[in-house]
Amino acid sequence: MDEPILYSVGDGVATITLNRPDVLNAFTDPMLDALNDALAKAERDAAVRCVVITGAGRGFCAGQDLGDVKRREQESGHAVSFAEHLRTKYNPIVRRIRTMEKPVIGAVNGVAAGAGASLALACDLRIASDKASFVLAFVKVGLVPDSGMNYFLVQMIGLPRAFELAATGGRLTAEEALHLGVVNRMVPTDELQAAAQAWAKELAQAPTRAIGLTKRAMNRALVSSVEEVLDYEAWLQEIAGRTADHKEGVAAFLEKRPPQFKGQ
Ligand code: T3D
Repeated sequence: MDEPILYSVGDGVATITLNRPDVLNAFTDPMLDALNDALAKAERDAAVRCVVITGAGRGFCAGQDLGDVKRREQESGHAVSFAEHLRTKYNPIVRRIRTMEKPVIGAVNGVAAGAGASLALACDLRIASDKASFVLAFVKVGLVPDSGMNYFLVQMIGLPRAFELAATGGRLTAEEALHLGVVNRMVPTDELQAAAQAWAKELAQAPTRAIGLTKRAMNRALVSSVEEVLDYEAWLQEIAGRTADHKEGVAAFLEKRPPQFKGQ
């Protein structure tokens, strides 16, 4: 049987591919566990300085495999606990992406629906194929947006638009997503993987500690007062200012040469 998650590392970039293309990479439990394991591996590996998440085939991810929910119910003989399923399977993935002190790029190759769209929005950056789309599919199956969607989408596009999409099960095309700032970049489909890798490689040569600390700062800023942000920034700068990459950046500037950052 094919592995539901593929993992490879090269040039400081870990690439995680969701690999159930026949069902647009919809999530089963083993796949969610494997995704969480792959993210943990990338997080722990000091040689990995940027992560790319993408999908095999024409879809990015169609969210929860709806057939799998039914199968689990039949096997266990009782209704599944949605809360427990989210807390044990989906939420750890979103939490890991948000707290990992390395940049995570979503290379959205096709449709991202339900929790698949949440996964894309949880990434730090998104590059989308011009054929990609984001579908708020939850309401179509009588569910509420989950896996952080309410947090990410409201922040990205504001409450009225986010609510309309969620309440109607609407779809954002790649072009609309680009226009609204939901995706950072859009490229033709056949250029997506190369463009994502080039971007990731560039980030993998950057000062990883500073980027990780920036991620921490911005996560915290979203739930803090200006006073708290000012104080936290000062504290984080104390850490960044003592890194080898800071010293290298200053030395390279003064010596008028390109910096060689090591991510330390
Ligand atoms: O359990 C919990 O913890 C709850 C958590 C819930 C989180 C969620 O994600 S809820 C939302 C679940 N996802 C959906 O409701 C999306 C369902 N899929 C669709 O609406 C459409 O497939 C798409 C809009 C994503 C794409 O449409 P289209 O026309 O491009 O493709 P398609 O023909 O519908 O799908 C292609 C195949 O993938 C098809 O299989 P077939 O007919 O070729 O054998 C389809 O059944 C399969 N597929 C797509 N999405 C899912 C799926 N199979 C299982 N689960 C899916 N989510």
